[in-house]
This record gives sequence, C-alpha cells and structure tokens, in this order.
Amino acid sequence: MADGLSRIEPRAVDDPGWVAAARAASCELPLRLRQTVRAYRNDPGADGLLLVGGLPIAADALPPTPHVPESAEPDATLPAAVAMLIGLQLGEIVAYRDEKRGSLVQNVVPVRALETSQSNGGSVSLEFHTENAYHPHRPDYVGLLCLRPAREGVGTTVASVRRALPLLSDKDVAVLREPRFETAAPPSFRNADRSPSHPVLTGHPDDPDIRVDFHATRALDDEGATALHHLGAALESVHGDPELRPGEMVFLDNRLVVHGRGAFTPRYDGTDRWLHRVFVHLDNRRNRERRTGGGAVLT
Ligand SMILES: O=C(O)CCC(=O)C(=O)O
Ligand SMILES: [Fe+2]
Repeated sequence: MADGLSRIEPRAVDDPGWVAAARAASCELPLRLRQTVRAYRNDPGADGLLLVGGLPIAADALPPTPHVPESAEPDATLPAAVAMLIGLQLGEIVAYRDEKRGSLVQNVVPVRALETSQSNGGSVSLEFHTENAYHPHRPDYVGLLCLRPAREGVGTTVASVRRALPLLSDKDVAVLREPRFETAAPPSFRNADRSPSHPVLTGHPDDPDIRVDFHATRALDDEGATALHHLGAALESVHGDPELRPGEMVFLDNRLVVHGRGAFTPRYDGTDRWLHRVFVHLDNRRNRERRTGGGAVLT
C-alpha cells in the first residue's frame, strides 16, 4: 500500500491531492491496525502510547541522514507514505507555518548549528515537554517513525500524567490547575511569542490533561514554581524510553504525555539518528481559525 501511494503523482507529501489519496488509502490499512488505532483513539491507556512495528521503510535504500536546519521530507518516499497512512487513520495531519515551513512530514535529525538548542535538531538532552505547549491548538498526537536509530541507543523519553498524578499532593494539583503559568514558543518556531497565562492541568480531576514544557513554561509565583518542580520530579520517576528501532512508529497522546530525549553525539556524516515526525489533530473544525485557506497548515 505504502509503495503504491508513494507512486501517486505528484509524489509530493504536501500536495492536497496526494494527501487526499493518502487519506483514502489509509482506510484500507490492515483491519487489525485500523482496529488498534481506533481503540487507542478511544482510550490511549495509562502510558498514552501506541507503538506500531514492522513497518516498511526500505532501510537498505535510505539516503544519508540529512543534517540541515528546517529539515522535512517533501517527497512521497516509502517511509513518508507510511507515516502519512497511519497518521491519517488516527486523525488529520497538520503542521505549523512557523516550524519547518509547515511541512507535513518532518525530519527529526541532529543539526550542527542547533546542537545545544532545546529543539528537535539539538543533541543535548531535551527536557520534557508537551509538543507546542505555547500554542492554542497543540497537536492531539505526535507520531515518530524511526528510519535510523542513534548509535548510542539514545531515544525519545516519555512520561504520562496518568502515571504521575497519584504522586502529587492535593495542594500541588490545586496550584497546577490554576492559570499561574506561562509558556514561551520553542526555538524551532520562527515568529512566536509567549502564551497567555494558563493552567498546567485541566479537565477531570481524576484524569486531567497536561500542558507544560520544562524549558519554556515558567510559574508566575513561588507556589507555582514549587508545584512545577514536584510535577517534574513525579514525571521523571514514571518515565519510560521507548527505544525505537527502524520501522517502528510511536504515537503519543500529547494531552496526556510529555516527551523529551536523551543527549547523544552526532557525527553529521549521514549515519546519525533519523525520525519522521507527524502531528495529528482530531477535529478539523476546532482549529479552522488558524488554518489559512482551509489547508493543513496552522498559523
Ligand atoms: O528526538 C526525539 O526523540 C524527540 C524530539 C522532539 O521533541 C520532537 O520531535 O518533537
Ligand atoms: Fe517534541
């Protein structure tokens, strides 16, 4: 299926006609995969993750890992088609105009100029964050497909608020539920500001959503700072690191799961770690005010 899709003209991931073909094709994914994706959408589980393995990425035919800034995959390659097919079965694939020029399939690769940055192009340890925590329309899910693993076996780290919540005091939870925090835009965004003040935890007290970036979110007062510190420790103590092998794709529920990455040492010689990333929204109407022309790219 992915091979057939990758041959559909104009073989361009960001072309609306090609995306429509990918959306239609995603309805013909194997039944067991569609059932699993559907069940995950209904309830993402305590860890908030869906791991799909054994995906065709033609590992032997992969070009060298790119290492340029703003790296994305514009061509309908086999791995790009795979990421789109599964992402489009989960929901709508979207991107952000100010990040990687709004490309739908993005490369998570180390970039020399970004080495020490808190961004997907960095190789220092990346702190736990909700993806695009500052943005009013954060992705509902983030999908990461592994094309080439890091030599050191370093990986994405994840921690779910469903696991961390029981470790927090009532006092901390109460503070985290108040709009006593603000979040700056990540460095991968070119023109963005900080958010209006917001709570870190929202929704049902027993099963809240989380919105935080431990690099970019700051508390507006001391109590908030203490609660944020305790939340960070709780998340740290429940974290996991799904070490992705080539052909494995993880989806994380961005309402429940924060993610980060361990430090690694890139060589910039074409053999470095390489993931494809897609962002998924569940509702194409809710974010319409931010999608110019009704396309897939949000301002
Ligand atoms: O490098 C990773 O595993 C994750 C980087 C990241 O936070 C992202 O791509 O959103
Ligand atoms: Fe991220």
